[in-house]
Amino acid sequence: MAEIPEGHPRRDSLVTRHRIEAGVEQGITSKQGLVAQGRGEAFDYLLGEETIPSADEAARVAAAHLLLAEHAVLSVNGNVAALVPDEVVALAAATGADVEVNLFNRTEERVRAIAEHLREHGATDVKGLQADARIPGLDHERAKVDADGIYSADVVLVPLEDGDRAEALAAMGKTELVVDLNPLSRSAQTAAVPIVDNIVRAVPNVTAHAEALRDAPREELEGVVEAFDREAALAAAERRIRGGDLD
Ligand code: PTJ
Repeated sequence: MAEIPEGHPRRDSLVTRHRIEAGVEQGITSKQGLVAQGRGEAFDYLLGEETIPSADEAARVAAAHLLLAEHAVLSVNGNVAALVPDEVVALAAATGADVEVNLFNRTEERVRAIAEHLREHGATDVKGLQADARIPGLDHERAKVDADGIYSADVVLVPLEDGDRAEALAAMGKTELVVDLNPLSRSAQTAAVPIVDNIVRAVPNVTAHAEALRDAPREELEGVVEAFDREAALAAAERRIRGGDLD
């Protein structure tokens, strides 16, 4: 890749794009992941490529859910593995959550490559290789989960999700935390907590909130969760995108 100058106005976006490209070359990210990233970039551009206040609030609520959970799982796909491997490991450490590989375009080779990649970035126990349980009502590869992972979790973080699984997990009664730059996507619309932000900003932000809330009493965490208005968060993101104020 050509060297991107430090002061380039679109440096962050270009570095992110390069990471996705490298993910495809390493067999971690699917080719469709390139397309998904392009779609995400367009929304991010309209958001001003920053964490808007409603997304920051949602990240704090997601942190509270992860800390309150009996068994939380962070679901990792090919885009997430390429973009934020260190950050996912740090979030798991800060909240005690498990990490599980779950793919839309699933091949055993890719699951193994992603698990290995996460281990290289410090993950100790990566789930998703057993695939000994199924999410009811889903007929594609994303239904394959670990019985002691996503299947039995009460809280699941599902970044860059497709709408079908988001709905199926919600139907299983799980609390779903979604990171998606498109506030109108079915997954964002279905989530208990939609974080409309770029994954590269959202995951470290949830970790920072989890660290700040770590010693908070249970009642305070429950208060954070109860005060959240998901409809208002989605509406704020949509307003920002449609408002188009790119100063
Ligand atoms: O690795 P796999 O096989 O599981 O496949 C992963 C992809 C992402 C290819 C698959 O889940 C897919 O096709 O997803 P969709 O239906 O394209 O949805 C992806 C959503 O993520 C879209 O709403 C995008 O706007 C959003 N998105 C893309 N890049 C980012 C993002 N959201 C946050 N941060 C990003 N960097």
